[in-house]
Amino acid sequence: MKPIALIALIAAALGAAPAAAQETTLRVVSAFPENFIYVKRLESWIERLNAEGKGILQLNFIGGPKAIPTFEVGKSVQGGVVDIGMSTGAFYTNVFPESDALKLTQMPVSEQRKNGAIAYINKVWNEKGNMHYLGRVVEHQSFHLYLNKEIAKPDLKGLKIRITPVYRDFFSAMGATVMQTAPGEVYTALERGVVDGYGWPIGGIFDFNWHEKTKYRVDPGFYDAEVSLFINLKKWQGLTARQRDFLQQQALNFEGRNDFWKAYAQEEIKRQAAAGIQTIRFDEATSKKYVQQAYETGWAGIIKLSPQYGPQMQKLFTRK
Ligand code: 173
Repeated sequence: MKPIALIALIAAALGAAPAAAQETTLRVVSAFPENFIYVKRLESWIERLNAEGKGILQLNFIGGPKAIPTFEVGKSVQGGVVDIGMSTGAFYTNVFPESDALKLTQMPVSEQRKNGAIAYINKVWNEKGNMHYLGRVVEHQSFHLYLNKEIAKPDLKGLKIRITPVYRDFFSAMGATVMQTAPGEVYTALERGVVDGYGWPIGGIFDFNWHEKTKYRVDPGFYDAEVSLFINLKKWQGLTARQRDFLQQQALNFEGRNDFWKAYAQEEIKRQAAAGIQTIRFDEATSKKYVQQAYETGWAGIIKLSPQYGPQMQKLFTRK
């Protein structure tokens, strides 16, 4: 046996060389802070993935907004500064405006995988974001308006409300003065009275202690909160087929656990009531109009920014 072959044989016997040659580590960042429920679930997923991915693929969680600011995560993945991001579309409209449309989906992601919506999303994410769309890890969480001043009807004139692009068109249409902040800045804005309220999904306010500074939640909710995993397209294409299959399957497994959010929403509604947060409810006709206006203003905003992709997204995301 030639010396080279012998070394290869010994290396193979030790199990080191071939595996090491195949294994890649990808860097992951989150647009949400580390103590937050979304990120706790991300970290559990990464732990499991790393256990199953030995010799194939490993993920290294870099951190939340302290590592990369909330509104920069999309750009960092687009440019390849990091490999994988967990964020919501509203936080990376600075990469491409269509990202914010995922809030408007009216069917579960399992159905979006069947009706062509996810294939279309992936096409847009490829072309405009330089990203491969891995999967949606938050759904079944409607957005709500939280307030510290009581309102009798959907009229926000004279109120200053904390927003992200998710709520901009809808709250502005109701007359609000809007102010965009990352989640990490909401507590201080409430504490200082800089805002009279904020938009946020049904779940999670306790993780930020916002319940201490929140008097009312307006029902009904509208849209569906979306948080997804996406990977730099070049990085994705550079993986081996085995690594791609493994990562995609792991993302699908994560996505497949989204029923968690249904129970979580119910728990959070109870917890808010127990914390003294009162519910503001409109009459049936007004509530219906409120939700209708949310979708109308939301889609008008998307289509204005993207006449190219907006209409097809609306077709695929809207329940007939
Ligand atoms: O309110 C927000 O910061 C926001 O846009 C959002 C989107 C998805 C999940 C949680 C928050």
